Amino acid sequence: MKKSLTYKILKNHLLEGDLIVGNEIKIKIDQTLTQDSTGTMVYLQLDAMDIEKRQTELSVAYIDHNTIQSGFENADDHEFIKSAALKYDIIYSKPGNGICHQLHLERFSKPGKTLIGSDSHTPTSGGMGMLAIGAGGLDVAVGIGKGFYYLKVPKVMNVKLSGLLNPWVSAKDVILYILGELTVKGGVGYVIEYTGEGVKSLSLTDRATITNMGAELGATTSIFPSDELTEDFLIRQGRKEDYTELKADEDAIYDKTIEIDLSKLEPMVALPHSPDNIDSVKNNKMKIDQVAIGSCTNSSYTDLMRVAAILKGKKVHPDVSLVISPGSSNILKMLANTGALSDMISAGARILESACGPCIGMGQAPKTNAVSVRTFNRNFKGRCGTTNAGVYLVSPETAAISAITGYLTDPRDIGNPIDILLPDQFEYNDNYFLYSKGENKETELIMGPNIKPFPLGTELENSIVKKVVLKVKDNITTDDIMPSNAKLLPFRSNIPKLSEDCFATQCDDFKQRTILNNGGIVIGGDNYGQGSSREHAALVPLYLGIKAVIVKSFARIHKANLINAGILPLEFISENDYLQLEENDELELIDVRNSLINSHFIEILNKTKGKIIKVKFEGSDRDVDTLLMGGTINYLKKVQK
Ligand code: MIC
Ligand code: SF4
Repeated sequence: MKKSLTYKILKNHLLEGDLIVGNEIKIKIDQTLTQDSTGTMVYLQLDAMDIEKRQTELSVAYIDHNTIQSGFENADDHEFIKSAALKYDIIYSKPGNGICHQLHLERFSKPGKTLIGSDSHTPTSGGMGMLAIGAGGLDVAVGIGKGFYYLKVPKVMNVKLSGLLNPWVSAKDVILYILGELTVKGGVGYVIEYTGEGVKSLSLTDRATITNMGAELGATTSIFPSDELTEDFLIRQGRKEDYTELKADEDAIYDKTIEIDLSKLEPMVALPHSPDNIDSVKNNKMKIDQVAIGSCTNSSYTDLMRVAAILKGKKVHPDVSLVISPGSSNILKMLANTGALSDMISAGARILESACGPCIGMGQAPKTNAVSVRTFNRNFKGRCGTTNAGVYLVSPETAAISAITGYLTDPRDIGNPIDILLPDQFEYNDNYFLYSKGENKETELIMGPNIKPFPLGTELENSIVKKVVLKVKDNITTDDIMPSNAKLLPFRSNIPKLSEDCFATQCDDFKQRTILNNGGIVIGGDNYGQGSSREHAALVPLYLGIKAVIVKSFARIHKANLINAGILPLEFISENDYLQLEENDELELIDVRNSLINSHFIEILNKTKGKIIKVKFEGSDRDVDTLLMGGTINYLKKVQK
């Protein structure tokens, strides 16, 4: 059978199971990456697994999220991760080196390999023909310690590109356009595979911008073929030997195909508060207050050189604050060497360190009611640190010109296009990386006082009686469940402290509700748990005694995180049942253990309303065993014995 590139890589890595859509398979993992805001949990869990040796070809621990260090907490987390990296022979990337996905693309991604990362934008490496998947921390710990990952065989969607992008229309506009067409749910259950003549006109970092935001489509991952442009990028990175040509078979079979003529696209913008709320820039002329350029989506050398060229000789508008965070120290160095940094500073830009920064609300919260224009990938309400601000997602070109004019501006107004030539050799500086050279089992893990033990699930009870403590609508994000900002990020290793802000965007007393009711059940709509991979959105509810989450449908990573934590993820069969259930209804989940084992359907008695409904659990037998035992750590302990 003619195969997609996705299936070729899956086949090469298959350890167990059949490659049939929907089946659970076990695949070999070649590489892992972690970042610091999810990394402490990963290494605490890895340590709890008591492994002999790291099982991957390469694992990297990046420090890029929590870099403000307003107290000892972040610095302690960094120290802990550094000690774990040394212990388990993992490359450690010091703060200041750059954003994990950009650095991974520059230094470690390899066509044809598998990567899992404890960050939802891990698919960035799909721009280099890797099968790169975002996962919860515990799954990444298992990847490091055991060398495998379980996943449901995805469907494959072919996005066939033709034509050429017009001047001033960029890769960001392509993915924003796709988000407008498919929505934040459109990629769920799919790997998105890019093919067609149009691929050849997109540079490697353009491709990475597109695969990066496949996360916003809810896709398992996104992937481009590996071709002469991939080779060219690797040569300029001094990594020619890492190149392999890879593509789908001619006439490969896909589950769905959409065609896009690149020449028809124009500069796009995602309006508040969802990345799929798309319109063209020209329809949205408005006064702006802040421009933020950077993030793992748009902080490559080419992106920032183009920004510098637009800013050269100009002045940032008096009413605008322009901040720029380069994707990596290598890029920052090249901006300095070429004089581009000087052009940015001369125009009045504020230069931040190479890190996630404002993308995760680590500083640069805009003013009250601000219009903030960002080159990032998420514009969820409140994520920027100001709840009444509106965040508009655009390309670096649109952001740079808007910073000068002071209003959202179509970059086609600039005039002649700007060509950016790549240097023969990209800078690469090893001084921010620490290599541990083999396992050092004797290494003591350094745990500061803010690092608290993570909660463990307990064996599933056969009858669960709990109140509905919260009912939420469709597309609830993990930023809603467990918000992240400069005030909360220092506590990613402290679940009790984080629990005070659980569901803060939905109600201001969630913790109190769980205390009064001795835990509870949460009801949700479609695509529940979209967005970040943070397992804190499962661990904190576990800590607060949430036993089940019943929704219309789940986002992939969050559902896996709930199972890993030992919280029942259940789905409504009838839309009407969602409408009938209300907060404070008392529910009895009947004969849960037997129902899970025998049929995957569970009966629920709504004791308040005197009605019975049926819900389903969709998952593998392994998932059922995991839930029965109270989560993955308990499962691994039992299965290992
Ligand atoms: C994000 O972009 O939301 C993050 C912060 O990178 C998260 C990880 C986290 O919550 O720590 C992600 O995308 O997985
Ligand atoms: Fe960092 Fe933002 Fe990328 Fe998440 S989306 S990894 S916070 S830059």
